[in-house]
Amino acid sequence: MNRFSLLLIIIILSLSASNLSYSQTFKSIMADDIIIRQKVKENPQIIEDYKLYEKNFKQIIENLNSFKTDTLLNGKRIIPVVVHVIHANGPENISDAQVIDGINKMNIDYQKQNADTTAIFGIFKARAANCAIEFRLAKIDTNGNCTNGIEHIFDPQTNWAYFNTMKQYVWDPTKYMNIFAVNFIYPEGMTLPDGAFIGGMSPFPPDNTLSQALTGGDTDIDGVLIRQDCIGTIGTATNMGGMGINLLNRTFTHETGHYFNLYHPFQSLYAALGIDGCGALFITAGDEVSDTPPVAVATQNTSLNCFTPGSINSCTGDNPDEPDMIENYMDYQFGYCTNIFSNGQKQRMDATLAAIRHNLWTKENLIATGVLDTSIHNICTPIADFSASPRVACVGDAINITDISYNGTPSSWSWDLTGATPAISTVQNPTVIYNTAGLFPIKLVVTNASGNDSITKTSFIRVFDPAANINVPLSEDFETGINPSWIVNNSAGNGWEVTDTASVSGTKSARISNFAGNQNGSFDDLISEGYNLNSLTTSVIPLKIKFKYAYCGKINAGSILAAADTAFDKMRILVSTNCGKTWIQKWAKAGVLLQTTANPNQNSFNPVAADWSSDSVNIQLYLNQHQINFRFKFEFYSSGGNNIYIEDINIDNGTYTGMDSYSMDLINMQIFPNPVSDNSTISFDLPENMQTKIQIFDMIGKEVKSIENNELSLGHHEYNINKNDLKSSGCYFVKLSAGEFVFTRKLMVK
Ligand SMILES: [Ca+2]
Ligand SMILES: [Ca+2]
Ligand SMILES: [Ca+2]
Ligand SMILES: [Zn+2]
Repeated sequence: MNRFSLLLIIIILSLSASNLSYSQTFKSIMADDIIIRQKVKENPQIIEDYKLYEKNFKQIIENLNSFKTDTLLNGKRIIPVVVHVIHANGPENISDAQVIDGINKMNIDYQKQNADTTAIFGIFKARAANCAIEFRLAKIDTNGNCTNGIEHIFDPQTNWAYFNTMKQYVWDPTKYMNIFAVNFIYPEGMTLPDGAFIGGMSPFPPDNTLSQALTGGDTDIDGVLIRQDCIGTIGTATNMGGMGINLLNRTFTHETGHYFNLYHPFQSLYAALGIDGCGALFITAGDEVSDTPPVAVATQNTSLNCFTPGSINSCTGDNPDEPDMIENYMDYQFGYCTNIFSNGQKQRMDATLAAIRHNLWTKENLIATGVLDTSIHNICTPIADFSASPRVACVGDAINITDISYNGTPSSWSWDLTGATPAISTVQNPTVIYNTAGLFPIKLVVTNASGNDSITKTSFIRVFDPAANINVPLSEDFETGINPSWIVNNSAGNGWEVTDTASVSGTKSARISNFAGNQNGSFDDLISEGYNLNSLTTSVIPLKIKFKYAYCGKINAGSILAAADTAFDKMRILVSTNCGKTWIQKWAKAGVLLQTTANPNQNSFNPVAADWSSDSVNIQLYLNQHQINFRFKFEFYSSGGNNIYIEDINIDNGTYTGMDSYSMDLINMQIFPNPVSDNSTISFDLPENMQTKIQIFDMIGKEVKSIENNELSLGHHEYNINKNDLKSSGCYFVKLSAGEFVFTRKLMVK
């Protein structure tokens, strides 16, 4: 296999992503290997440094007996842990229970208490190691204060987390093993296709040459960076990546293996020479561990099933020639297929713990971090925090405010809810309404026996009067800037702004300067004010939002995915009839489909006249409904591509000949989970009332079930598919016919 083997995994995902329109059936990837290969390609000197590092590291292994082991507790080394849950008030704010479950499951794996050791291939059974490591959540923080070892930090960068996230929130990494639980890992400079995701990304110990290549030698970039749904076996972990699978915490076990200086058994720093993990004459590859047989490339099944242990032998040059240890935690099978650290891997952990990570488990440090104290159930002072849903609403809408304070359970709550009814509250999770339009703050004070804490969030709730809207026609040419009644939401970097570098009418348009200075993974919204469609006296049917836009992809000369190196972004148009409380997608384009030019560009995109496209969104339905409170938004999702421009947004009663956009993206058909284990949901959005038919066909095209055949109303629809409705396991096709549009999705039954 060549050096593109892992790249290919991503490229395939990319194709699937564009075929399936942001669908869900993608494998997780661990990008560490890809990035290391790229770093070596950029700087081959790393290989020489690595050899020297490994030579010295093996000296430590040989002399292990001379290292102190005086802080063993019941034969185990105790590691103080802090878990930073970085969230944006979504499900990624996983519960303490899920975090604790993750720590417990790691302890099971690292102490060989896992029941699935029975599945280890015969000759490997005797090599399974009890690594004698126990992880404990810290009880004292870096300032000497009481902690439960779990921080919950609001920061939207959870959606594009990378090493800078670790650096920002790390606690002294010589005293704590830092875990960063994030929603989405987005390595800088990596073109990650829509739908692909990374399970975890953890540097080796900071003195390791390869870590220095990854982090630039920054010792604050130390710890385990991991998706929140790869932690534990409960909560979000039951549906990892929206795939309907539970990786049994083994991504966490794998990533922590890197933290203790373990490599992948298929590692090859010689990928540029076409040498895989088997190595070659005079060239050693693999994981530097003698009792894990060499592996050519990452073991990943194309289905969700496990390979049979002992069934793969990808390298035959090993002596004796043994099958691959595909059940090793450090290979790439799904977590539920893995179950072993070998004795040789444990030796590397021992050496790491004896040397660079020794301070973690010194008695001094165990006392300083409070982890020897198991007798007292500390109740720490709570750290105040809250969220609200919705945060944008109409006058009179119920708003649910949720206490998400952490670190200690509060015994009382004091809410200051300026402008709301009620205006004060002492319940944990109040529900309020606002009777006037405006922007309102919320303050919370939480108290328990240990103390109190408070937090104020200004301009936190936005309330509109649904009756006070602007008459149409609308003609927005951006010549006087962005209408101050419109809302620009920018989660990071550059946002929507008016520019005079390009225009169709006049001299100005709206743009996101995305070529540089925006953030991969961030969202940018441009939200209109409310419109009274009922004010339209004459209309040519159908009524549309018409607009012009210009966009092209970005050619990245030197990014990590050198083989597939063009980055594209995504834009959607959504509408709301409830002040922005909920949104319905009407238009979406991503990738090359969003592009209005012939080709992507390696420069910052600045459109000429021919680069602009016209398009429209059909909103006749809302005119028929006599909506007096109609809003739309342009939502841009950056994947590190190029600039986007919009211009001349019109809602009028003139004729229009642009294309309609009832695309696949608009219908947004999804099946989840897929493969079906017991039940799956098929969901889709109808842009208007449509005659709709849903059928399931088998491989030979025979209909096995008809689920729906009726006129359905505009909006979101969901149907259940039960496994028992289908005859047997295998491959089926779900066909959705909506009006003149037909969509087919593959459905796997396990
Ligand atoms: Ca072999
Ligand atoms: Ca203009
Ligand atoms: Ca932005
Ligand atoms: Zn890895």
